[in-house]
Amino acid sequence: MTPMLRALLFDVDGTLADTERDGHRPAFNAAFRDFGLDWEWDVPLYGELLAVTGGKERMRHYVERYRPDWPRPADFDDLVAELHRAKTRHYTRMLSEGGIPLRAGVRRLLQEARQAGMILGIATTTTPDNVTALLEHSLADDAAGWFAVIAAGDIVPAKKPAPDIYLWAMQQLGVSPEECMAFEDSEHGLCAARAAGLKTVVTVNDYTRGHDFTGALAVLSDLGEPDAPYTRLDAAGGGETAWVDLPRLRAWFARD
Ligand code: XBP
Ligand code: MG
Repeated sequence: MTPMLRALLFDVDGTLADTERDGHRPAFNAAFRDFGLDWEWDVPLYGELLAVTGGKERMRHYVERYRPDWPRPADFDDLVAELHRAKTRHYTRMLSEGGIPLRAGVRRLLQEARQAGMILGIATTTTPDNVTALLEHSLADDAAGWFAVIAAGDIVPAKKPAPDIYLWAMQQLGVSPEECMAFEDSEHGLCAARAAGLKTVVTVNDYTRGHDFTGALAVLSDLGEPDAPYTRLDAAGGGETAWVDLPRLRAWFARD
């Protein structure tokens, strides 16, 4: 018998909101300018850099891969940490000044799940301050309290595609993977969730629609709204259009 669906675990960047291109990317660039660096991450380059999750890890990768001749200071690790703190300040300020809208269907599904008494959790590689800023400014003042766990950032050393952040979140919640469903937007995120034993719904975005989503429960354009339905992109879905609500999630959960 299929266990009951008790918990929904959400990735943040790219899943709750399209934060990467117009949020994290300009925040990194602003931090680089603060430190007098001539690094500029344009939209296509940032797409390549997203192959590495985590902002500090991404900056190190950039220097190694794209700026091998840049003279690294002896205290390079400290510089990366300082740059990252500056980037977080820029990013959270940007959110407070106007926010980045939630993706279609996110608010509706979260509200429905809350009303149904479902456990909600966050599992993300981004910094905790970034998560609370997004929830507060784009969802609701008290939205951080909607989630029974916010698993974020360096709380586990191995970031996605490692499963660790999902395993940590489930341990905190006292739930097993058989009772949970994950929501992701990227191949790394799907790998992390699947490796943690989770059935996973993927909503793609411009940076991720070409990724390999083998093993996803469903691959969708977005979660959809009754007046703006999603398009299902995986072969099993046959181009179906609808919106994601709890009955639909329970049906997918029981079938696979
Ligand atoms: C998100 C990330 C993050 C953000 C930046 O991946 O990779 O690194 O781009 O956040 P996912 P920080 O959605 O798979 O969790 O700079 O705070 O690390
Ligand atoms: Mg993501």
